[in-house]
Amino acid sequence: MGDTSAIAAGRTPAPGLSQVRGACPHDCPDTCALLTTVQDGVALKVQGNPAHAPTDGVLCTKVSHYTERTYHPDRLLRPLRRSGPKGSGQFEPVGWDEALTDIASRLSAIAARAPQAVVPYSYAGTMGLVQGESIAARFFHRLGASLLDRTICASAGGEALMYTLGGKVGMKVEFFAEAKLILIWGSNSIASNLHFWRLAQQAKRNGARLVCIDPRRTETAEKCHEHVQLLPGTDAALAFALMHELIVNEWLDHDYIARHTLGWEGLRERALQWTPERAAEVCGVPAAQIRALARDYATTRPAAIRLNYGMQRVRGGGNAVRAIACLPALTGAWRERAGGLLLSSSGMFPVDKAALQRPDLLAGRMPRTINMSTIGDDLLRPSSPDFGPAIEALVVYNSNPVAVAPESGKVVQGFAREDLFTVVLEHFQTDTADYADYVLPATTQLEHWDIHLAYGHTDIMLNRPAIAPVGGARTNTDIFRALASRMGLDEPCLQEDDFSLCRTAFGDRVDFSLLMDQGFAPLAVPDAPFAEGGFPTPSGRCEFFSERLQRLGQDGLPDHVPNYEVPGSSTRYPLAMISPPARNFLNSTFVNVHSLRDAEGEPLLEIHAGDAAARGIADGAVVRVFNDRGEYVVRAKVSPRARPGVVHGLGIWWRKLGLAGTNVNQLTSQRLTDIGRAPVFYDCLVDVLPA
Ligand SMILES: Nc1nc2c(c(=O)[nH]1)N[C@H]1C(S)=C(S)[C@@H](COP(=O)(O)OP(=O)(O)OC[C@H]3O[C@@H](n4cnc5c(=O)[nH]c(N)nc54)[C@H](O)[C@@H]3O)O[C@H]1N2
Ligand SMILES: Nc1nc2c(c(=O)[nH]1)N[C@H]1C(S)=C(S)[C@@H](COP(=O)(O)OP(=O)(O)OC[C@H]3O[C@@H](n4cnc5c(=O)[nH]c(N)nc54)[C@H](O)[C@@H]3O)O[C@H]1N2
Ligand code: SF4
Ligand SMILES: [Mo]
Repeated sequence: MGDTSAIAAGRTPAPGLSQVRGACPHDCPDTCALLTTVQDGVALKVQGNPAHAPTDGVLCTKVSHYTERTYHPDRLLRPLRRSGPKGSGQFEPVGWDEALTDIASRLSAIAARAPQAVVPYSYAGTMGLVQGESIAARFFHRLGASLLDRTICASAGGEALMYTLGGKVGMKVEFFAEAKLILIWGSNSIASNLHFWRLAQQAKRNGARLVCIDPRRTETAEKCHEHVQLLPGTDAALAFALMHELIVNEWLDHDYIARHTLGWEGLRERALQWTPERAAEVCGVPAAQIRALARDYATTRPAAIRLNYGMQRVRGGGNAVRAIACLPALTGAWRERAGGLLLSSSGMFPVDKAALQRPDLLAGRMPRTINMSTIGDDLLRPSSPDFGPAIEALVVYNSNPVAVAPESGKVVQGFAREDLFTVVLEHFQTDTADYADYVLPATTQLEHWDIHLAYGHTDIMLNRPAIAPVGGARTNTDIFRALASRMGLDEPCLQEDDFSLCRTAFGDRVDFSLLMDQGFAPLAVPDAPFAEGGFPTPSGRCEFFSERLQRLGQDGLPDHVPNYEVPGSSTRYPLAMISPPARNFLNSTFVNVHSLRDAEGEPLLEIHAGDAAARGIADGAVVRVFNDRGEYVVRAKVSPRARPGVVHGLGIWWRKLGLAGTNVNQLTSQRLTDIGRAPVFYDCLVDVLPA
């Protein structure tokens, strides 16, 4: 690839050594700027770039170990073809040419008959706009393959925000450092948003009060002044009780409400039904704590809310985000730059999605959409007039669905279909790769060009390749370019190179020479974007009431939507299980990096001492966690992090590393959220017994 010569543009600090500027590819709000030290074509270490303010020269433990991952002895270095039954993990090496030719002919044959029977499956293994949905999207659009609804993480909260504030927009993250009260709501920042936590610490040193709202006593909750340890899926009830207190105590900014919001009367009426006592019952926290929190929120200036996606993985996740997003408009917190709310900043980036993905290649066809969160059910569906053709081919890249998608029992059954043709582009032999017909070795972030937006700051980031591809690895883009040419798809845009795609992503909306020079380019975003209203909604106001939602047949106002599986509602399954991220993994990535896996130890289920004692479970005992969907065998950890009635199945471990070859998603359901069609990973009742 001719592009790599541009590495020479990276500064050279010492003879023989060079430092290459990059960006962290992972699905993490922080999108750090990386500096990779390279000697003789070998990456020696990856560090944080001190010149990039949000990174501040610091990386998390995981990515500090990135070279260990890139040069891992288990790294896939050549294409593999299945040589045993589906899922047996038996493969034989095969040349690129043979693999690509066979894959091209199999996909061509299916696409000629039923293009929608081909389904792409991808998520944010890399957040790169180039190695994500660029050539891949063009390729599948050109084929007329099924579209994929990428809902597995953020679409409940993201769409809720869109209906309320107008998009994934909010406070500039750096101003959290100036807030005097920060609500960390559904986020374990120390584990999953480290650079935000550094800002919160700065605020704390300047006298700010930190409140954590989370069912789990996380490392973050421990370090806050206060922890509201509510039951999973009860956040909207808490938000309404806070509104109740704002109303009855006259803690409202009437001027802001009148000029910059829509639907106040309806919201007011609804909030007045939520006394702190009523919410206390639903949330499982003391009413006095809710009252005190409302007083703090109303009377401290500036007050900021750092929401994260952990709280929207339940049936009412969308409504909960809507209810919480109403709060700063009620108190006028948006008037100050250190007040307001941030869930995601990604909507502020002017990505030219159409130029990257080229939906025009559909040429008038309107393929069906498969929701990635119900891939288990969908792989098992026969052809029908409603569904269309049964899925015959699946091309997986940047994702590990067999481990991360809900209700793995069904997902595995679907992937195990002998008549399904599955191609997996991967770095490692993951649980998903085990079910492939072909596994194709892909490059890591140190080996390719890419360009990134962020969801926890507002800088565009460029990633340069630091080293040549390891072994026979090829970029995702290169693999799709090769498949396109072998399939006779001759549109020139299917051959655009990676460096050119980096330029296409933002077009002239970014100063590309700045990106080439320093590796990042800040967006021009006002300090206090909604101080004078101006929300990007249809009304230009913060929409408590959303006509768009009402037109979809939904309640136009937010409400508390109880879980499908309400904690404490079932005698058969008396425990609510949440499965939040592990600190040393990123979803199912890094589980195979030994230093990080050693830090996590083994798969664990955290359980409260009382719940453990009632079941005769000793600390360290092997237990069965089960419900009607399946069973997960895991070691129990009797832990003060768990409240009574709630257990925590941490991290997304690889199934094959589990004691009985399953992981936590064996128990989660394929039901979807109220808004955004997203999974409800944390809306899950179970029971636990000694194994
Ligand atoms: N180390 C690490 N970092 C990560 C990830 C990882 O796996 N590991 N994952 C990345 C990804 S994909 C994402 S989407 C982001 C954000 O990922 P999130 O899923 O938001 O992860 P966390 O910030 O850890 O926050 C989840 C927190 O929400 C809590 N929670 C669970 N249910 C509820 C609820 O009903 N209400 C409330 N209030 N809280 C609840 C959990 O106990 C947990 O502490 O993080 C990213 N960063
Ligand atoms: N129970 C439970 N389940 C969950 C969650 C939870 O909290 N609890 N969290 C959910 C969330 S928030 C998310 S975002 C999803 C995450 O689900 P996924 O997006 O599937 O994330 P990962 O598990 O990290 O898997 C990404 C895979 O992509 C591969 N990869 C990385 N870069 C590249 C590349 O450049 N090319 C190719 N070809 N491959 C690459 C990695 O090796 C890795 O195996 O999981 C969801 N599942
Ligand atoms: S995972 Fe997050 S904190 Fe770690 S280096 Fe990447 S962006 Fe930074
Ligand atoms: Mo995510």
